[in-house]
Amino acid sequence: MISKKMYDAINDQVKHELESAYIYLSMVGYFHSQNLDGMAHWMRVQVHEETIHAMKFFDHLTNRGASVVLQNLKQLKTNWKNPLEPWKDAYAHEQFITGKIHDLLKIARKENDYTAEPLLNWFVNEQIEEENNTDKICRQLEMIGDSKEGLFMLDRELGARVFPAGSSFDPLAYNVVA
Ligand code: OFO
Repeated sequence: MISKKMYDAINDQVKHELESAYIYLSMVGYFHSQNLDGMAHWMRVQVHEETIHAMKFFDHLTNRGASVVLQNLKQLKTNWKNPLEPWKDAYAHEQFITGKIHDLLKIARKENDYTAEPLLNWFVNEQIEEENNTDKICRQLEMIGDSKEGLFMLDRELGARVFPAGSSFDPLAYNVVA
């Protein structure tokens, strides 16, 4: 039986992970509007990952006999002044999410919730990658500066990110684009 404190915190985390997907989907739209289709693609894969994260927490509650109560997602930023800004926002958002995961682990330890700990430990490790990915792209963009050629090259590189097999967000898998 999950404690009320642990339930509330994990239920909130479902919202945070869905907000991550929502924020990154907004960036997909922005990058397409800037003809940075590689960056849009990278973020599209990230939307998929965030949905998986939300479902990991969703299923954890469901499997423990609790039911998720979905909450409203916050209003979004839809425009940025240059391609670096959304990546900075993404990095800051990942740092925020890391803090949330650490808070969850603190609650699990306080509540002696040994069932939640393995899931939370998975997320502690996952957040290292999440922060590193976005931080690295920020640093690469800062290195590139005003070089259009550099931006073009990085965009192409980010466009090579691979969707997990069977992703419902992969436009190629569903013939949404040629
Ligand atoms: Fe779910 O890790 Fe990013 O936000």
